[in-house]
Amino acid sequence: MKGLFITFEGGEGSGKSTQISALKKRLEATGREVVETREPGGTQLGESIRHLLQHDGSGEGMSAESELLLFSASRAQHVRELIAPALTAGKIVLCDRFLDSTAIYQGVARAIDANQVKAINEFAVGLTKPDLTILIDLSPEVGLARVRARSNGEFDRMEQESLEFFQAVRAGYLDLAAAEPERFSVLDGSQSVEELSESIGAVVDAKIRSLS
Ligand code: Z5A
Repeated sequence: MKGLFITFEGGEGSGKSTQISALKKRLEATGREVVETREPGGTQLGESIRHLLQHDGSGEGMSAESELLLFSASRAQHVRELIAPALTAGKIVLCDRFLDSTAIYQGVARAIDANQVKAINEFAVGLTKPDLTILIDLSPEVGLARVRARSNGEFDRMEQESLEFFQAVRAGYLDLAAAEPERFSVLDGSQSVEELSESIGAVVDAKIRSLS
């Protein structure tokens, strides 16, 4: 079977990382080779860009346009260095955020023109598009409370945005998923970790069956 590219999207604290780890174990138990990765990041260059975007003092006052290009630069490297080669080798790639994050955070929440964001996204990814996108939908109040409970009181640059920003993110994701129902599967992030893992497992199993 050819590789399979699954992306996870959702707001802060929606449970993406937790669910990616669980899905990786489930898929590996069936003998599949799985690559777990994230954005921004996933390569040495991408992780350096992640640091600039989230923690480096030089990121203070970053313009929305610079932010868009930095996320996209990380992605362009990630696709060429890691994701596309893994898919060519027949592996399953599980990616925590991908181009939909840019469409929503920079396009919707930062209000950059959607056509410009689309063009930059397409330039960054080329032909490498997700086969399946799991959107974990959760109210930002609950997601941010989870993130705050886990933190030691320090928040990265994006985590300091307003509740309205994260509400726009949630609404943007739901609109995007409704516009592309064949690619998106929307799941309720307020379920327990185990319930959500079962739901995701069922969606992924169905996708694999449909391709074999
Ligand atoms: N961003 C962007 O603007 N443009 C882009 O193109 C890209 C990204 C790619 C990356 O943040 C930031 O960059 C993000 C979007 C922006 N910013 N914001 N805001 P990140 O990678 O640092 O963080 P994140 O992607 O938002 O993930 P996260 O905060 O680590 O959350 P998560 O991975 O979705 O959740 P988790 O780590 O699995 O769980 C969070 C906590 O909740 C943890 O303590 C768990 O134990 C707990 N948890 C998980 N599941 C459950 C359930 N089901 N019930 C109860 N508790 C749970």
